[in-house]
Amino acid sequence: FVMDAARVGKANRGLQNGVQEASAFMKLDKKHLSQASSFLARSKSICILTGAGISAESGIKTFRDAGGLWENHPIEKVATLEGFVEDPRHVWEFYNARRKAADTATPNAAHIALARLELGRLRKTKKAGSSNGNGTGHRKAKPVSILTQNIDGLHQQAGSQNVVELHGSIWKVRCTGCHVVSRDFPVELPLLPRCGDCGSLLRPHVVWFGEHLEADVLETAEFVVQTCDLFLVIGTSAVVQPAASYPFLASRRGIPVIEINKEKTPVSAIATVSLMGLAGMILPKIIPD
Ligand code: BV8
Ligand code: ZN
Repeated sequence: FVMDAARVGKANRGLQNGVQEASAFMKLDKKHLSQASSFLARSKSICILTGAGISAESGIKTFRDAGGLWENHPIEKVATLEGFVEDPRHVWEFYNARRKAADTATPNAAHIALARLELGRLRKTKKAGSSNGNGTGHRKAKPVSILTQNIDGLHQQAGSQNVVELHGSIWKVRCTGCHVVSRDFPVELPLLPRCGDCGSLLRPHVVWFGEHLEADVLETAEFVVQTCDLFLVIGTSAVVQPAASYPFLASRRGIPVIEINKEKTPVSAIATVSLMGLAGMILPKIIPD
């Protein structure tokens, strides 16, 4: 009876401050955390697919969570070519606001842990190979490859070197006339920015719905998916194609898939290990200093 009373008291205190509840959850999850750690330790070539959830703890809005970007901005208006042609000023307002948010954001513990993972591997590998800044232009398996759907540049800011930006970059613009890609503009662009060479309207260098991913980016991503021996999926709702298909393709090859997300996603059904929680809390636990 004494034991029971103690347990009830403890449970009540736990409910009151929430802290014990969280630690009880981590204890329950310890088995999964150590499974994930040992998969990481054994892997020689890791493919990491990230989505907006990994930047959430840096204060960047996600798309499909409550209060997310798509809630007040219909996709067809701000993330399709048709929307841009109809009202480029509105689309630039949307991207300028996101440029401002990304400019003041800093990498969080999750980005930093992934950068540390890569650095640790590169130190061990004598020949690290070179990168042209978008993870493309090479077809040699790397110890760590990040395929990100994010356009915020936070992985690179954290120090990750082998990053493939599947959906482009918020820091780049492309001319709708001569197609030249450029960067290094002020954070807030004029609402109808023009190309210095040909005078045509500039657009964000991002991939909108109905547009193809860049051929070189797609090829590199597919190569990584086909050659990795471990797949990590972090902070993505896994609904946007082709990115969403990658963990399934890896799984079909018999590759272990580790998912980190605060909620279940379509990937959870095929995940070898499913770690439910915040990326910034979980990644430092499985990628030690
Ligand atoms: C293409 C622009 C060929 C950049 C974006 C096959 C089947 C069905 C449909 C299609 C198909 N193939 C193509 C399509 C059409 C379409 C598509 O996929 N539609 C789906 C939605 C039905 N795909 C395309 O059009 C793609 N192009 O395939 O080309 C083609 C061309 C023409 C015709 C046929 C084929 C191009 C897609 C590019 C879309 N561009 N945006 C920008 O402005 O950012 S999409 C947008 O979604 C963003 O780019 C974003 O990166 C992407 C994915 O979203 P997530 O990152 O996953 O974010 P989300 O909010 O959804 O989820 C956040 C997650 O994080 C949640 O799960 C949450 O629980 C979790 N989370 C939150 N906080 C945390 C956390 N987890 C852990 N810790 C936390 N702290
Ligand atoms: Zn031009």
